[in-house]
Amino acid sequence: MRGSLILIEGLDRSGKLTQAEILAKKLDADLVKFPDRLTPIGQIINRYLTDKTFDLPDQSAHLLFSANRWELAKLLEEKLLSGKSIVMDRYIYSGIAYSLAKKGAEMDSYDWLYGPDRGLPKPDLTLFLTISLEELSSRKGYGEERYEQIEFQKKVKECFLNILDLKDPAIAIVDVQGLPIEPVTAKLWSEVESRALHQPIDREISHFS
Ligand code: T5A
Repeated sequence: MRGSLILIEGLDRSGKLTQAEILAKKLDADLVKFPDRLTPIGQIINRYLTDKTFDLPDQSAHLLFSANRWELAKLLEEKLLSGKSIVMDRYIYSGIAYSLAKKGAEMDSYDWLYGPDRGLPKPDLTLFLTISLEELSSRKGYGEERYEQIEFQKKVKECFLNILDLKDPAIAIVDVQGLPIEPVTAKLWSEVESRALHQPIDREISHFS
């Protein structure tokens, strides 16, 4: 028996962290946020996101985000196997969608973007929070970081919806437009419960192949 791996994805300020914290508490799970800005690679990513004078080729930035996930991959698997559940805030879908939205050189090749993440543990459930760009841009602090511009976020949203495989039962699109925090939690919890992911799981960890 092992813990479950649950991912919350969405645009900037869509409420991922708020919900990840609540779900982690309800599940007695660990919370893992990507990018993890405290690791050696995460510190470079943090500078890239917050210092607009620190530029990197788009390809380098993409590979750094993936490398940041690999920094934690072993730890994630060990925790799951020890019976601990994990709630993640962002993961490989953010990696692909944000890079795809930039559309430069190989950056629009899905295979190139997906390649570095092959082999990472695959979430048992991915919850994508969907919300209007107008509601997002009115939230506290919006616009402070590199990617927080409405036109770019519009492209990111389209890219997310293109890459998420809606036929995959482990992926759910959750409409949170206009909803306060508690009703959003109720929607997410029903997706978790309906798949029995609030209980220990009796199957092996899947990996992105
Ligand atoms: N990125 C990331 C890549 O390009 N490639 C990658 O591989 C990865 C992993 C930083 C950037 O990195 C990019 C994407 C990002 O641009 P981040 O640190 O996750 O990633 O940045 P944000 O998504 O901007 O993180 P935030 O913490 O700002 O947004 P959250 O987590 O979505 O939102 P949250 O929960 O902090 O809430 C934002 C505000 O809204 C309020 C909260 O109180 C808060 O003030 N709020 C609500 N208000 C009303 N109704 C609700 N239901 C609300 N829920 C929350």
